[in-house]
Amino acid sequence: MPGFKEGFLWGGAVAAHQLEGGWKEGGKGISVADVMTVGAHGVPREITQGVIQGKNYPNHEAIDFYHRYKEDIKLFAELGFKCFRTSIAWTRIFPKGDELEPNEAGLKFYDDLFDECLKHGIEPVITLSHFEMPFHLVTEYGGWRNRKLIDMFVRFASVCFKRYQHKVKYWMTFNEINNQANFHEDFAPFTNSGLKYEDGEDREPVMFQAAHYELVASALAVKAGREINPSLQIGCMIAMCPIYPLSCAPNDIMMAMNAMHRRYWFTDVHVRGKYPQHLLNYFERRGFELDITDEDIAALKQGCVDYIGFSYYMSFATKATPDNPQLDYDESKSLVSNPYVQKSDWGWQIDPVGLRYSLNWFWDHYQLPLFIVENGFGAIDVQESDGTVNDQYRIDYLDAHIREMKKAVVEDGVDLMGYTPWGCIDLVSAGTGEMKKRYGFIFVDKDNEGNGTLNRSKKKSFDWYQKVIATNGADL
Ligand code: P53
Repeated sequence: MPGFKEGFLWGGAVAAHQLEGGWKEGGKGISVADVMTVGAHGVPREITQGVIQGKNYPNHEAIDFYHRYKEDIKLFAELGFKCFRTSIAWTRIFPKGDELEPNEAGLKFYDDLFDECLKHGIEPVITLSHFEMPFHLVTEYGGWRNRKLIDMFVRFASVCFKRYQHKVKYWMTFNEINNQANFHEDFAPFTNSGLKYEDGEDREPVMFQAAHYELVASALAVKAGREINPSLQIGCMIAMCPIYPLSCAPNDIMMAMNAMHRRYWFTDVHVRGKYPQHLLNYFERRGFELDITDEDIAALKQGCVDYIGFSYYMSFATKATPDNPQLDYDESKSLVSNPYVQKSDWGWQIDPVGLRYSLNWFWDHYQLPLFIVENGFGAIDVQESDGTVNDQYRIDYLDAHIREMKKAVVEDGVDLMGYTPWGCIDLVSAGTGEMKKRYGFIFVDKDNEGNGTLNRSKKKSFDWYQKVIATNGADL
C-alpha cells in the first residue's frame, strides 16, 4: 500500500524558550520570552519592562531541558524519532543581540545537544528565531521596527550555519512569521518582532515594516547559508489556520479570499521573492509608506526558501458584514465560530480535514516540499495515582490528522517531507504561559505555579506514536 516516502521525517517539535530553562546559564541573555508572565485562556500574558521580582515567569525554568536533555533525547529515541525540531536560543549565542562576537558557552551547548541527538540517529531540525529574540534589541532598538536588526540576525544565522553545518541540514528562519497579521493584540507583535506599540500608534504599517525587515533578513540568511554550504535546506515557517467562508454567499467567499491574502502573503515573499500585487495595492490604498529599498527587493529574490515548514492546529472562518464594504480582514474582529467543528478547552477549532486542505493549498500555490513542523492538541491531562495518563483524546486528535495528511500524500500527490507534532514533551505554552495546556507524549510533573518534581513519565499516547513511527504511518 502506498504511504509516506522512505526517510519520512517523523519526530517531535519544541522551542528553546518553552523547555530549556537555564535562563541565565552559560552567559545567556534575557529574551522576550523571559519578560512574559503566566496567563490563562482569556487572560493575556503580561509583558513586563524587564524582569520584575515576585512575578511568575514560567520560561525561566521551563522544564529544565537545559540540564535534562540527555534523559529526554533518550525517550525521543525510544519513540523512534527520526528528527527533533527545536530552536537555537538567540540569547545563548548573542546575549544582547548586537555583539560582534558570539558566546562560546552557548555555541557549545548546542554542539553537545546536536551530538546527543545524532548519537541516537535523530536529525536536528532547527528554527533560528522562535519567539525568543534578545530583549535588549527591544529596549535599545525598538525591535524589528529598526533596519539595524537585519545585520544582527544575519550575523547570528551565519554563525549558526557555519558552526553546525555538518550536524544540521534542515533549518527555518522565523517561526510563524505571519502570526503578526493579528497586530491588534500585543502577543504576536512582541513575540514575532519585539514590537511594543505606543498608545494610539497606527499599528498596521509598523507591523508591515517589521515583517519586511524580517523577510529581507530571512532572504539574506538563506543566501548566506547557501554560500556556507549548498547542501543546507533552509525553509520558512508559517502558522497555517486556513480561513473558510462561513457560507457560499459570494461576499463571504471574497471575504475569506481577502483574509487568506492578508494572513499568507508572507509565504509569497519567502517562496517567490517578491510582494504580491494585491498587497502593494493595499499599501497604496491605505497610504502606507514603507522603507523598501531596491537592494531589499534584489535581496528577496536571491533568498527564496527551499521548503515550506508550517504549523497546523485549527481552522478559522469568516464572513462579510455591511460595515466592511472593502471586505478588509481584521483578525481581532473578522473571525466567526464554525458550527461544523468542535473546539478545544482553549477555544481552538479542531478540524483534521483542514490539514488536508492546507497541504493542498500550499502545494497548489507554491509546488515546494512541505514539512508539518507543528500539530497537536493542547489539553488538561490527569495523572492517575499509578502515574499513568490516559490521553486517548490526544491519540484521537493526532490519528485523525495523520489520516488526512496521508490522503494529501497518497491521493492528492502532495510532496510532504515530515511530521513533527508540537510539544512532544510537555512544556510551557507560548500563548498562555501555562504548564496545564499540555501536548506531550511525555508527561512532566510541574504545574502552573511552578510546583512539581519535573519528573518525566510516558503517557498512553507514547506507545501509540511509537507504533505509528515504527510502521511509517501504516498502523493508525
Ligand atoms: P500554545 C497561535 C496560533 C497558532 C500557533 O501554542 C501558535 C499560536 C501562539 O500561541 O503558536 C505555535 O503554546 C508556536 C508554539 C506554540 C504552539 O503553537 O499557545 O509555534 O511556540 O507553543 C502552541 O498552545
